[in-house]
Amino acid sequence: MYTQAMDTMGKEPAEGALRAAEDPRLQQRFDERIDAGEFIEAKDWMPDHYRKTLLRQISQHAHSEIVGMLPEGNWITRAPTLKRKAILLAKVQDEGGHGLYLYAAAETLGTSRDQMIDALHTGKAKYSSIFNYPTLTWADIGTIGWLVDGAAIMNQVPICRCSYAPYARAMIRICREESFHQRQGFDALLTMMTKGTQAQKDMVQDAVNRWWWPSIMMFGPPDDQSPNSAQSMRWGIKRVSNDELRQKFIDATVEQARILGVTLPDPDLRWNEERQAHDFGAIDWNEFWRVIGGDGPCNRERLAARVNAWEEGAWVREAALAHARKQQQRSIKEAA
Ligand code: BYC
Repeated sequence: MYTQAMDTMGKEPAEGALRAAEDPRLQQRFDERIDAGEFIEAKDWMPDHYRKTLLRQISQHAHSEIVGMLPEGNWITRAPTLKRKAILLAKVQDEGGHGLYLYAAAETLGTSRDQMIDALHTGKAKYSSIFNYPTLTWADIGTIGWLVDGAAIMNQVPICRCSYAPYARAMIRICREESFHQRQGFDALLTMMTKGTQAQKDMVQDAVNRWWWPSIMMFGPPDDQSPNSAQSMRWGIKRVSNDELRQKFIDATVEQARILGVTLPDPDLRWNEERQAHDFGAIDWNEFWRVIGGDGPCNRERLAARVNAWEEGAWVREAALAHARKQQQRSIKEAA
């Protein structure tokens, strides 16, 4: 379905592409299509900046899914029951699948998966800030499902209408799976809160205290400090702003916290009748910038785990390529 390994990143654009970029008629036609709400396909003409913005966002999204497997994978061997282990295994495998759909969608923009992975491993590409926090107890796994996947769905449902069709298509399936992820997290916490011991209930509250603020940071910096938002909204890559999504997530989560019987760790969180939304306390943006700058609690550990997995998996990639070559030679012989 998707093109593979088109290594054009960092190379000079072809002469034809340069001519096209300079053609104001193509630019005008592209703007008209965006304004009309049309989807852009991989083979359609697009401005270079649109391509680069998409590549940045989709590849970072793919990296987030793959790095996001690590904090949860850490608990597969320690899940409390066979049922919870099977659910967690399926969830972590889903995240791997999401990463692969997204790398494939990003490859349609002309950059190979190897190049994207190299950008992650050398620290040039980002991944979500949230995965730089540790998973200390089993309650963290439920809390990730409830809050982190909950925030992810809020952010990702509008991307199903992203103007770039391969990304929008990948997001439809991803969102369906994320919805299951959120529900299993809520269910795990509800079980602990309704049937657990006091120590288990305290464990849930402690996990919520630690994950709440990083979860609401996931939506990115405030709109007036978000350098990419205006252009991405203009192009229909982002449909809803960082602050609007954060507000919607907080409003939806307050009621869920009440049902669970946990307290969200924000003394300033209260309903504002006039705004018909919740007011909330100040977010520590210094912490956010520090974490995405590489200095969060687990940044080094996460990156080292990814690089290690890549190096240790070299033989699998070589074996798969050798097998593919053999198959190809066989089919050439058979056709002759
Ligand atoms: N973490 O101008 P802004 C998941 C960066 S996967 C790190 O607002 P933009 C899941 C941003 O990249 C969750 N960096 O940027 C997986 C930019 O830096 P660059 C991932 C962040 O792109 C497994 C700078 O800050 N979801 O949920 O307009 C298990 C300025 O920001 C973050 C996606 O990737 C952050 N939180 O908006 C469970 C969704 N926020 O690139 C769950 C797709 C901002 O200029 N992505 N930055 O150097 C998006 O929707 C948008 O890219 C963002 C940021 C809203 C994240």
